[in-house]
Amino acid sequence: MNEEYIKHCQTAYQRILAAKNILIVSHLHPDVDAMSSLGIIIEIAESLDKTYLAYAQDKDEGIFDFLPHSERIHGQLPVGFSLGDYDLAVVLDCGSINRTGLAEGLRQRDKKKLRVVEFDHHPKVDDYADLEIRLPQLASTTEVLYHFLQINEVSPNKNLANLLLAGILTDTGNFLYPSTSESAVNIASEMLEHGAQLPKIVQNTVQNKNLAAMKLWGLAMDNLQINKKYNLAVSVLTKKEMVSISGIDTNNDVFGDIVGFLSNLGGVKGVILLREENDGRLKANLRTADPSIDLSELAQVFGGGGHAKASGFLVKGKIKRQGQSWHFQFE
Ligand SMILES: [Mn+2]
Repeated sequence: MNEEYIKHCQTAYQRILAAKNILIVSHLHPDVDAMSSLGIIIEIAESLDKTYLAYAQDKDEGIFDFLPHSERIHGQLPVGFSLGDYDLAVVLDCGSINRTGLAEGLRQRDKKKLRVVEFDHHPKVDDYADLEIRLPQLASTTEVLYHFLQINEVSPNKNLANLLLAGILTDTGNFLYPSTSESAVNIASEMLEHGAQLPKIVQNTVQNKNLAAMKLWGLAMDNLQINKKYNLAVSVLTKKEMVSISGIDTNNDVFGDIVGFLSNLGGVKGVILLREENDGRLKANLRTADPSIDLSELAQVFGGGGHAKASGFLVKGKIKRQGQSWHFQFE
């Protein structure tokens, strides 16, 4: 962390200390890193006796119960909610402002009344925060928050240790993705010393797949092909095939898990998983483990974005099988 970020982290903490009513926000359909980052700021707000509201649009009920404070996070805005009631918004892990579920209100806010502090590890998309602590080289937003806590001399209690470890583990694919760094591993080890419960996290993340998810994995593996021209592995999930599996929970980042696993295939430069959405669009997840490849450039060609090693895009189109191979029609 350079001087500038150290200062930003100190200022961010000062703003939390000074705030009267804090809105803590993460992205719609939150993942473990988002939920853990919310939990960390809730832990701080609670310890400082602050009034706050924590929100992540369409939070899945039931699957995050193992994370401290998950029950305090609202999946829908409470009746009578008004941004005007808050003097500080802490935005976590959102990437773009649209993923907050509060884009319009945040853009049109009275900047003198409502300040926005943003912590993130996604590349910059929008410029709306008053204070931005963005470190795209880090594996997770929880890792960004680890430095924030350390700089402000908040030592991790058991809750913080569990939250930090959970976010780092899931956003590094349990230390398998290229985002894994020496620092991420060291922080994880430090969190174990502070009482983080590794088996509990693993049981509730890696080992919690349901039957529908397993069948979907099977489909994706069955449909896997190699595009020899670009040396890319490609798999597809058509609407027709997915309808045959009941109980698919698409909110649970099941496709991210699948493409993460498919990227274990050796000898290829990367993997693309394309799936048909209900609205006639195709959604693509791109992954590579090759340090020399930036797949976000390919995603950008199709109007998408993301990280160098994990990116995605959404286009209008269809998947067709022609003989033994897949063809894509983009509109
Ligand atoms: Mn994240």
